[in-house]
This record gives sequence, C-alpha cells and structure tokens, in this order.
Amino acid sequence: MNRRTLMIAALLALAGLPVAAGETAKVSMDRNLFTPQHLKIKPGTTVQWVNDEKRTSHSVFFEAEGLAESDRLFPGETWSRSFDKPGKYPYRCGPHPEMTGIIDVAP
Ligand SMILES: [Cu+2]
Repeated sequence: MNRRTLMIAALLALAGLPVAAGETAKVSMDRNLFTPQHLKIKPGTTVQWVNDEKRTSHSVFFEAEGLAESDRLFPGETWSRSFDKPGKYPYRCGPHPEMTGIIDVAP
C-alpha cells in the first residue's frame, strides 16, 4: 500500500467514515491517547498502531478477548492486527489502563 492510500484511509477514519475492506487504517499513539479513539472499519481491514510519541512507550492490549498484550512499542514502532468479523473490539494500553480505544467492525 502506498503512502497516498494510507493517507486517504487515515482521513476517512478521522472523518468517522468506514475504511474499505483490504485497506490499512492507522491509529496514532500520542500524548497518551489513541487517535482516532473510536475507529470504524469494514471487515477485512488491517489496523496499524503507530507510536508517534517522542519518548513514551505503549502497547495494544485486547484484554476483553483474552488475547496477549502486544510487545511494548517504542517511538516510531508499529503493531498491526486484521479484523475479519463484525463487532466492537475494545482495547487499552498495557502500561496505561486509562488509555483506551475501540475498533468498530461493521459491513
Ligand atoms: Cu500507553
């Protein structure tokens, strides 16, 4: 996927519009927030979390699903997960439990 496509996906996400299947949507980790905090996507979309902090590390932890926490992401690092089934997927940062987000997968 090229940079322009990623940019479009990011803009759609910020506008609250669903990202098309097969695309990659970005969630930024910055100032102890996931942005967008509520991301709507189509089934088949990959979400890529990017640590945009200057020095703080974060993780992505789908605790409610009983999944393992991601590795700790240092500034500039990324972690991805694909979503095939419709549903709401809440998650949080491992070291910062108050830092939460939700992936909303709907056709
Ligand atoms: Cu964190």
